[in-house]
Parts: sequence; structure tokens; C-alpha cells
Amino acid sequence: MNILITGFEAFLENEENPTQEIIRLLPKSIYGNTITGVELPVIYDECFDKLLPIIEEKKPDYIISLGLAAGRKAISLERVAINISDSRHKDNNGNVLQDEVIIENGKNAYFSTLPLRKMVDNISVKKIPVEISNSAGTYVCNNIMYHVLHYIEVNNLPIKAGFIHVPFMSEQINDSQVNSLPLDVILEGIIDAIKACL
Ligand code: PCA
Repeated sequence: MNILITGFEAFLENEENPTQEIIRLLPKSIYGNTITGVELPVIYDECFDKLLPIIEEKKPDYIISLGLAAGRKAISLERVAINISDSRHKDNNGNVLQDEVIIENGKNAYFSTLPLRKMVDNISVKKIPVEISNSAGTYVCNNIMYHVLHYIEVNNLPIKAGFIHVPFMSEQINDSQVNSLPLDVILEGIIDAIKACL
């Protein structure tokens, strides 16, 4: 199988994005399945414009997108993407969107088609904090998740896809009050999530 994993570049005040590191550190193959990592810009819609030709070229069986959720304690398996972009924060192109639909006349929401419960079970065996989250927010992470699931649905493709938010990596945080996990633990959790799909 072909597994496409996307990460995001740094954004806002976060000088590093742990998902950039994860993309770099993931093995090229897991149990004989090909893993391809792609880094995406933190720009509404352009993130998907960059991903689309790679999907067309690689024809993946799975697309698992990753992003940083500042302040979260656990690896968060997102259940749903909604058809809205809305944040007071700028994306990396300076766009600030409010109440904007992502796809005109698109469905209100798409559920992840990843095996979320199996992923939770796999990751939690090693006591790595993990949860299913019912909101991917309305910033760029929700935007890529929505675009990918919409593209798969309207083109009737057999690709399973979804999104995982990860906490800060401890290596980027000076304040012990801020929630974070060591990078190697986040990486292990993501590898376990991928294994749950295989
Ligand atoms: N996290 C942001 C966008 C990029 C990222 O890594 C989000 O949660 O929307």
C-alpha cells in the first residue's frame, strides 16, 4: 500500500512545527508499505493545491494529515472536518478568514475514514496519550482535512483519509506548565497510528 503523510510548516508564533519533524523522521516503509511525507504551507486552500498533484501522482491508499494543536495534551485523532474557515489568526499568506465556506455547496461536514478506534487502541498500548477529538478547529488543519475528504468523495476514490493533531514537542517548549510530548513519543504514536491502518 501507499501511505501519504502530510505535515505543516511553522506558523504564527510557533517557530517549529513538530509535524515537519515527523515527516522527516518517519521510515520510508512500514511492513513493506511505502510511506511518503509531504510538507504543506499553512495557507488556506493552497495547502490542498500543493497536495493535489502529489495525490494524483502517488495514488495513495491512505492520506493521513498531521498538524500541531498548541496546548493539547494528547495525540488527537480528528473525527470530523467542517465546511468553514474562520479564525482571527492569519495564515502564512496573511489571510484572515471569517465565516467562509471552504467549498461552495459542499457538504457541511465529512467524517474521517481512518480506523480511529483501532488507532486509539494501538497507540494507547504504550501509554502514549491519545484521544478522539470532535473538532479540528476552523483554521488551516480543518481546511486541509475538509478538502481531502471532499476530493475523495466527489471523485469516488477508494482512499481512506483523515487528520491527526499532535501536541507541542517538549523540545520546542521552555515552560513546563505548557502541555507537550517528547518528539520521539509523538513519532512513535504516529507510527502506531499508521500501523493500525495496515
Ligand atoms: N496547525 C494549525 C495549522 C497548521 C498546524 O500545524 C491548525 O491546527 O489549524
